[in-house]
Amino acid sequence: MDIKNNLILALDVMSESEAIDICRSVAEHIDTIKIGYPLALAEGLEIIGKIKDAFCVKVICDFKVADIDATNSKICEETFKAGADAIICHGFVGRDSVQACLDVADKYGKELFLLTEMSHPGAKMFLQKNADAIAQMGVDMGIRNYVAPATRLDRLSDIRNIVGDDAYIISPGVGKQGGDGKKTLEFSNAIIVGRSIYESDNPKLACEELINSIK
Ligand code: OMP
Repeated sequence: MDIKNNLILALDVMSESEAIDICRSVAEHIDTIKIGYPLALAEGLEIIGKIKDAFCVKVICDFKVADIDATNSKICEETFKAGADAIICHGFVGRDSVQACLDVADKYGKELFLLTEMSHPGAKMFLQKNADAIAQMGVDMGIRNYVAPATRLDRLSDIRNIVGDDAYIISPGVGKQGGDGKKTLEFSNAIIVGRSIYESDNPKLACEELINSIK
């Protein structure tokens, strides 16, 4: 994936009108938007197509898919049918569940991002202990794209070492969760930023300041 300014907007707002307003204000700086459960549940999957059509952006659907293989396939089918360019799945559910997502992504010619370790404090309780193995599973499966935390650069570096320099890593946790964008991009290909942009009084300016800070 080629992501403008190495910056993905996490569009976790709760209405179509807010989503459109934010996208309009940052349109010149952002070409990749992450849509997750908050907006998709509030406005339906059609929001994916509406945002893509209105702003000519790529949409990564953050549904953290984490079910048995048969159910994962159905979730991915609906997401790609709705126009998503990529989907994020969890790795802790194991190889068969992830393979189901990969198969549907391949069928549609779209991308799969494998979530390794999460960015929040609670990730240390269970997920961190298995994150290296999850990343290695991704490599063994031929997965090219990963999500890994901006909040723990040592762990981000470990995951980069496992997946290799050719893999594409996107990292959430910059800004509100305490991560530093520039340092994160020493290991990651792009950062994912939500609240620091969409909760700002001036999302365009927030975006510009962020882009200047990561140059
Ligand atoms: P802000 O903390 O508001 O910048 O948003 C971060 C975005 O990244 C949200 O949409 C989170 O759901 C998402 N995210 C994480 O914060 N941590 C993770 O480990 C994984 C994700 C994700 O998969 O995108």
